[in-house]
Amino acid sequence: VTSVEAALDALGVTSGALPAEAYAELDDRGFVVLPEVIDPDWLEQIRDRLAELQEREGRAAAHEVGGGQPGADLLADLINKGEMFERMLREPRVLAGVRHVLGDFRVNSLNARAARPGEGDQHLHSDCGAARGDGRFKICNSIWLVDDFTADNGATRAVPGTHRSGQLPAEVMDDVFAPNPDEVLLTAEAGTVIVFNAHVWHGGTRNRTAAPRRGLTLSFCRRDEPQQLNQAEYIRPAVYERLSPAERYLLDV
Ligand SMILES: O=C(O)CCC(=O)C(=O)O
Ligand SMILES: [Fe+2]
Repeated sequence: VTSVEAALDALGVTSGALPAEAYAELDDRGFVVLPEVIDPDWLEQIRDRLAELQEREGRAAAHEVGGGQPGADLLADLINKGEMFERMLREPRVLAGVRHVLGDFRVNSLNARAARPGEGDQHLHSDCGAARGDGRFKICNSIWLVDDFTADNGATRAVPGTHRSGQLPAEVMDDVFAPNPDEVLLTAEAGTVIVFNAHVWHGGTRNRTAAPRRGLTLSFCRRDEPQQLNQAEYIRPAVYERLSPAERYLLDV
């Protein structure tokens, strides 16, 4: 396997994996909501494993990406921390959406983020600067809902179409923590995946409930961009052995 096209072919990803409207939403709004990607058994495996890892890693959690974040618990390098995470590399709908946004791509990172009760609000941001308007985007994320994202538990907010604005929130907003008149709150049920162009202005909101709001972010970058986590450096031999050539190509290991 020596190209993304060959890798996607081997993984059974055709352009028909998503309906035409989904590609149009990625173009126009910059994100698309895909319900029922994670089935209940898989979701339970993910939840159990995240709890285990959080307990085991404690204060060292997310050291691979330079440590934690105020208001949220992070876990990083999840590709190497359980088969239930490896499986995320094979979801045709997600891969079809990412190919549409980035063309030639590889995995950027796989992290978990749990907004803690009473905390977790982020400023509106792009993960990778303002897009230059040439249609060449740098990062496309997929956020996998481990819990329901509700109106009050810290669901991600996003401002549709801002990946085409050529601007950053801080350039046009007085207060990037304040609500933006055009933002939408991405509420959906656990098991949903939201694929979003990381140039879209977005951010976690405050979790006003008593339980953490957990999500996984499987991020992809254009193949000529640096990865958030160098997958070749971190890949564990047992994981490498289990992965197919196509999956290895997507990770660039
Ligand atoms: O977890 C979320 O809702 C979004 C997190 C995010 O955008 C980030 O950490 O860059
Ligand atoms: Fe972000």
